[in-house]
Amino acid sequence: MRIDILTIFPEFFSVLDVSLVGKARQSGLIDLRVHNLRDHTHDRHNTVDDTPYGGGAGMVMKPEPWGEALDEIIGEVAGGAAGDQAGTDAGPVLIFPSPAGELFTQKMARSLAEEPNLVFGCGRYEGIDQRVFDHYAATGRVRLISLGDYVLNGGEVAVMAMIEAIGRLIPGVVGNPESLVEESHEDGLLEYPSYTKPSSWRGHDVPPVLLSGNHGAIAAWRREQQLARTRQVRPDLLPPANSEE
Ligand code: 6GU
Repeated sequence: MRIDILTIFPEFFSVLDVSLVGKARQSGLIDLRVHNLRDHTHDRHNTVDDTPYGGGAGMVMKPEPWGEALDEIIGEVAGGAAGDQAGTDAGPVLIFPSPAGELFTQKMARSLAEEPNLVFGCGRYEGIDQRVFDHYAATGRVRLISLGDYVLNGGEVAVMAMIEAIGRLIPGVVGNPESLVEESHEDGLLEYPSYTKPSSWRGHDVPPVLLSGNHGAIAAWRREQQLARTRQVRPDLLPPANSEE
């Protein structure tokens, strides 16, 4: 998978050299390129923002640097003329992290992990001029995606979270694919609690069923734990039939 990131803070992404995503980059499973939006400005001060039409607090990111940078990346990815391929499924998905976007979910991560090309555009200030989204949505796939109901200063940290969630679902990135199956959100529920040796620690014992060797009983206990946990902290995840009892 090729991932392009557009940002005014490229140095944020140096952490993607480490851990699982770092390994996946070294092995060639992920081709990740970070671009500086300011390289696409043409004034002395490398201006990327301006005051909002209609007034109001804060600054809005100007459309021109985004247009020039995105045309270049899209053209490179499609191996064709700038912007031309964005209208087809062959073009990349353009993802803009935004608290005004649709909620990022495991399901979304699974579907994005199957794309050959993702482009992340990190907005700062009060956001990006709306015409950037409209322009690329007219010929391609554009998604505004939010991590949750809180506000970050910019998209960079959100993009890192999304890349970690998506990257680990690319075949080969996580060593043991079975570890992807039994975790929170994969089956719609929170994961069950895990224990390892010693069987007693500071007076806390591992639940005896896990030492029983009875695989049926263990599976049933884990399922109960998943349901109980989900009911307690995330009842919104349960199907309506399960939410009361
Ligand atoms: Cl994706 N971006 C920003 N700036 N703030 C957020 C967010 C994204 N998700 C939650 N808050």
